[in-house]
Amino acid sequence: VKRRFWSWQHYLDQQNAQAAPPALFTPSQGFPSRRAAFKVGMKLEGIDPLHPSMFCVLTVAEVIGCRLRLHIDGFSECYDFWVNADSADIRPPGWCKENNQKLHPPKGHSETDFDWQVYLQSSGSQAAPPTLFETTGSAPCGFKVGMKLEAVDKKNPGLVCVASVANVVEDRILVHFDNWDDTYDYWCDSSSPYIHPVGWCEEQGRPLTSPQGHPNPENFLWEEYLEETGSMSAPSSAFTLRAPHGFQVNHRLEAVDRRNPMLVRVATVTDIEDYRVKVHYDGWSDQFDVWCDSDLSDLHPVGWCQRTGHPLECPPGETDRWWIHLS
Ligand code: MLY
Repeated sequence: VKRRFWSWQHYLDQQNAQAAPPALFTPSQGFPSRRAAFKVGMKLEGIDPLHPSMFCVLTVAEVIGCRLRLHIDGFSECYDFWVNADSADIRPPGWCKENNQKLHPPKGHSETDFDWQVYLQSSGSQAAPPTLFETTGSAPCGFKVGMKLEAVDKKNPGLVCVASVANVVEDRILVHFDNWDDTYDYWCDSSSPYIHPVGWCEEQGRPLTSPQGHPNPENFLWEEYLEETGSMSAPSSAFTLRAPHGFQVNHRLEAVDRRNPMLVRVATVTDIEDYRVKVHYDGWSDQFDVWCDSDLSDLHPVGWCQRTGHPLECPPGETDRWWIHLS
């Protein structure tokens, strides 16, 4: 029997390739400072990725290294999703109540009098202890709920649209597109390249997409709209555009497989924009390449899987020299 094993160092040497320097990654992409102590069955609160405006009741369904598969209580497993254990999107039971956030109880439970104690008892389950969660420093933020802005619709990235701050939690805001449903919403911080002050499009000579159903979408006027809606624009001082990322084409990294997010794969940056990278999964067809925001929490430095106790999917295929062979 031939025995062989795969190692990043050997692979990088053989391909004369460079790992993306760890300093290019954000803290939530980089090496975590501690092991995840979440256990299967623990309950928590967190943001529903398909409805980012909603905090839901969640159960840890699977733990691999520092990644958790979360189940939305009362809903089909097909809505389960993966997060890093230090994600800002998850909170301990009781967090919503303490922070004046609306918690969406499991399907079938009353919206108004959901009680965690009763629920935990009746389901015979344990609350995830608050110490397991990353504590987020509450940096002051110049945005207030209701303020208006111009924002890129990330699902239709060609569009810059009339938008509102729908929620503020610590240093993040929830961007909502006026008169659209919450499936277009996203959370970002003040340094996001996707948000701009009122008047930005005009200044840039770019079209601004009016709120859905606006009576005169071709002639949208902010002044009128702010007046009609009795709202304020977010002050330009609240916007703190970050510097472009430093990733370069050919940098190697570890990336969650977008189609099968339980897997983390060996990957390569194959194209860059100021705030995005194109990720290629090594050994796979280019047709699976994906553009991602450079700060996506699913991109990690080389060695992340090993450090966090997560399997790494090495490139498929039989290219012998990418493996170390033991006789
Ligand atoms: N073709 C899409 C465009 C939706 C755009 C929504 N944005 C502005 C929030 C549709 O009509 O569904």
